[in-house]
Amino acid sequence: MAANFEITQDFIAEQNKSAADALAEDFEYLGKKLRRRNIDIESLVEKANDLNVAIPSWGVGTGGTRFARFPADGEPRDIFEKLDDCATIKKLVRTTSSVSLHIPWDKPANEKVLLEFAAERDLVFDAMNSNTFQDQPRQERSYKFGSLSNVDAAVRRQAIEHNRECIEIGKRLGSKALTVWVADGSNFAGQLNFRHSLERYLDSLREIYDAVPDDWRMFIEHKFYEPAFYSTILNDWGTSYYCAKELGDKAFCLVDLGHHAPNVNIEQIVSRLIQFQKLGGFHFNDSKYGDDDLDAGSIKPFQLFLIFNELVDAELNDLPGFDPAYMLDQSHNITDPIESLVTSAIELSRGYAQAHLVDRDRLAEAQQNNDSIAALSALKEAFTTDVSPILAVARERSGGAIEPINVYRASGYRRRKAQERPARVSVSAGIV
Ligand code: RM4
Ligand code: MN
Ligand code: MN
Repeated sequence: MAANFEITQDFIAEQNKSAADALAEDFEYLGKKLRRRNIDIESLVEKANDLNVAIPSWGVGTGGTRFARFPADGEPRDIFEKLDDCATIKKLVRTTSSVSLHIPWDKPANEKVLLEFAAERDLVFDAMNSNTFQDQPRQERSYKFGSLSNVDAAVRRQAIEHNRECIEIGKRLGSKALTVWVADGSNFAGQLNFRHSLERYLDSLREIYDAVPDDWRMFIEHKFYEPAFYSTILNDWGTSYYCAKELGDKAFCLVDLGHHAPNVNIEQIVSRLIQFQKLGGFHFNDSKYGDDDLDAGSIKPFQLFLIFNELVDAELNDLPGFDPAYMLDQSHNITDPIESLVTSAIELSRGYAQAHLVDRDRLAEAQQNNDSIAALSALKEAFTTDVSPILAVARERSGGAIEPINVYRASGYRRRKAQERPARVSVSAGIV
C-alpha cells in the first residue's frame, strides 16, 4: 500500500458530480429569492470565498479534558502529519489556507524543510503561538507560579526569551504575527498583588514587543479563568485593551470566544475593539459554560452571526485599522478533528455570508426610529436565510467539495491514516 494517502482533486470532482444537479437547483431558487431583496447572489459567492481562517496545528490532534483524552485512530504524530491534515481540510473547504503553529509543540528541526513541505501543500504560516503555560523537559525554571508576570525575574526572563525565539522562528517561516496567551494568575485570594503582577506582565510584554518586526502584529489574548481559578492576569478585554494601547501600534487584542463568562455580550466587545482600532482577531470556538472549546457555531449560531454582523459593518464602512485575523481554536475531544474543523470553517463562512445579507439601510432606519421590532427583523431576515447553496457553490467553483463531510468520509482518509500512523503509546489528559 502506498504511503501518504491523499484525497485527490479528481476524487473531489467525481464526488461533486452526484451533488451538482441538486445544488444548481437550490442555488437558482435562492438566487431568485435574493433578487426580490435586491441582492445579487453572485456577489455573495465571491464574498464567501474571501473569508480565510487559519487552522491551529493543535486542532488536528484529538483534544481532551482534565480527566482523559481518547486519542483517535490515525491522529497526526508530528508537525508534518498535522500539515497533511490541514492540507486535507483546505482541499475540501478551500477557505483554510494557513496554519498557526504552537512553539515548542511544533518547533521545526529544519525550518527550510518545513517551509517547503507547507508550500508543496499550498499552505502558509499564520500567527506563531508561544507556550509558557507548561514546563518543557529540561527547562531551567518552572512556570508553576506564572511566566511573564512571575515574581521571579529569572522566570520572566526565560518566558520573554521564549517569545522572542518564537518571533525568530516565525520570521523564517513567513509568519507575520505573534499570539501571546499566558496562564498566569492565582488560585487563592491574596496570593498575588493584582497591581504589581500586571506591572510585571506589561514590562515583560514591552520587551517582547521590542522584538516584534515592524510589519508584524502582536496579539494578546484575554481569558477570565482557567487554569488559574481565582484571578487571571489578562482577565478581560478592558485590561487587554489597556495593555495593547500601552504597548503601541503593533499590539492588538485577540478575542477567543470561549474566554468570556456565559452570556457576556461578545459582539459588543468586538464592536468596542473595532471602534478603538485594537481588534487583532479571533480564536473561534463555541461554548456553553466556559472555555469549552466546542465547534464554532455549534451552540450559539445567532451569537456568531451577531459577531459577523459587527465585522461586516466595519468592513462595509472601511473603518480605519480594521484587519482582523481569523483562526479556529477548538478542542476536538470526541469527534474526528478534521470533520470538526471542516464543519467549523463552513460555519464561519455562513456567519460571514449571512451578515452580508443584512439590509443595512433598513436597519439604520429602524434604529433611527427606535423601532426595535423592525431592527431585529432586519437581522433575523439575514440570519434565517439558508446560505448553504452559496457556500457550496463557492467551494465547488474553487475546487472544493460540494459536500465536504460526505466526500471526506467516502475517501476513507481516516482509515488510511490509521494504517499509516500507528499510535504511539501515551496516556495524557488535557489539550496536548
Ligand atoms: C488557551 C488559549 C490559547 C491556546 C491554548 C492552547 O486556552 O485559548 O489561545 O493557545 O489554550
Ligand atoms: Mn485561544
Ligand atoms: Mn482557550
